[in-house]
Amino acid sequence: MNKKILIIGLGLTGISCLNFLLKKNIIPSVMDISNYPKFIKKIPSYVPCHLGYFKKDWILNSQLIILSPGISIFNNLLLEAKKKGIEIIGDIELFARYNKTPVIAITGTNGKSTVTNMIGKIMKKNNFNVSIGGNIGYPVLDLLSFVRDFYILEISSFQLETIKKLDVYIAVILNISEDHMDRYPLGIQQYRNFKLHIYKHASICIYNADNILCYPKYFKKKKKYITFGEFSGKYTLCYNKKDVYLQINHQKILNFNKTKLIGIHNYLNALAVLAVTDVLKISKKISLQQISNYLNMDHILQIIHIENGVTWINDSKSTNISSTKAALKYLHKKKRIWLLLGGYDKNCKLYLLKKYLQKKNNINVYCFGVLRKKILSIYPKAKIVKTIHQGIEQIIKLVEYGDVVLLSPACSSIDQFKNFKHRGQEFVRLVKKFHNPK
Ligand code: UMA
Ligand code: ADP
Repeated sequence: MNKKILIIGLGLTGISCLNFLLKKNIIPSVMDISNYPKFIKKIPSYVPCHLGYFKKDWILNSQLIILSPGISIFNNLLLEAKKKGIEIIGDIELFARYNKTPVIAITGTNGKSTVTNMIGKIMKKNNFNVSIGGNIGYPVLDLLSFVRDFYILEISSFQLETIKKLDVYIAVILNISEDHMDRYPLGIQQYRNFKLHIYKHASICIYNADNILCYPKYFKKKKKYITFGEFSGKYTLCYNKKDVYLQINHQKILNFNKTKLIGIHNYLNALAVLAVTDVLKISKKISLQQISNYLNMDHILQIIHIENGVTWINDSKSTNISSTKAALKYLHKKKRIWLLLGGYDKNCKLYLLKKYLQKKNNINVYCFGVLRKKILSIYPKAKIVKTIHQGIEQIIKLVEYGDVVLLSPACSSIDQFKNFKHRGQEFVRLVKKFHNPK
């Protein structure tokens, strides 16, 4: 690779790209819009580095740009570079050019981390040697140093923007609904088109048959297609009185009510997981055992405190309307819900939540962050607060036995926090502090 390479973005992705190239004795230039990117100390002094703004001549005089997912390919300077014929890729494409290990790739608006993690657990239990990476927080290039039977990758739409040829054994699209509309001004179809890139070089495509947006645009004879869904597909749910079953080809094989999984949305995730592990011919016994005992990761519908009959739940990883809907559906039988909602507005269509907020008269909404006033347009009864701290301060005085306090923000966190983890950790800290002020 004897080219003038420029890495843009010096977060997790940029640093992993830099280290990867340096190990190959390639010295790229690096650039970041921030004057103090998080990993600045990890950049050796001999690497040409520009900070503070995007330097036009560096961009336009490079031969290969490696872009971090947080930066849109529709940035004007990048569009100019593309017009000049400069190649723009991301870390996943770079990974794809060197990778020889079979890949299972998962995307979707929600459920990616859960499904990636579940598949990883089942495969490990079945003695596959696997690593997980990607959007889940572990850059894919860092995986290449491990010899594995499979890599299981969580891939975001941002990462799919810059993929050219990612060979994938199994590709999964879990669901597609409104998200990141600040990044995709042409709307959900633009977002969807990037998601569909995952099928391009996949041998087996697994998709949600209830959600037309997940359907491949073209069905190819060479590929195999497997479907799942609440109502349609090979892997479906079956409702029988109070029980919900996992069905394959209309045959009931597991009663979800007897598992530790919570919420219909997680049952759907489990269908996709089983579709993958069946392709790998993993015994049903192992798959179903792992699915049955799966507990949500931190910051996903996580009970963090119970006191005086009031349950406090941290769902900070809910960063769009659909994930907050899933949380409300799961909790709909609770006496009262105190919902903390808000954060950075990704141009979300809040009205999609209206029906769920109004369904029963048991939801009290407290809206914080940049989004806070927008809530009034769909839910005039909502209380406006500046921060989660203010919200908890007010809510704690009003809760009664049987109530649930739910942080499920439906927004990203970057207006007031470093990321969703930081937001969740702050919520936990504040809830503990308010209950035990000393
Ligand atoms: N930066 C610029 N210009 C910009 C924007 C950012 O220079 O216009 C710089 C920032 O100053 C910062 C760096 O870019 O120094 C950050 O790069 P990044 O935002 O791409 O973040 P990374 O640290 O590389 O993390 C990325 C993913 N982040 C995003 O897609 C925003 C991580 O997903 C992922 O875990 C990581 O790569 C490893 O693959 C996070 C995420 O929020 C969890 N993902 C979104 C989501 O899940 O909704 C898609
Ligand atoms: P992702 O990695 O796609 O962000 P996660 O598994 O981390 O997905 O879950 C993020 C949020 O989405 C959580 O609030 C979780 O409860 C919710 N969620 C998980 N799976 C689904 C699904 N299939 N449909 C809707 N919401 C979901």
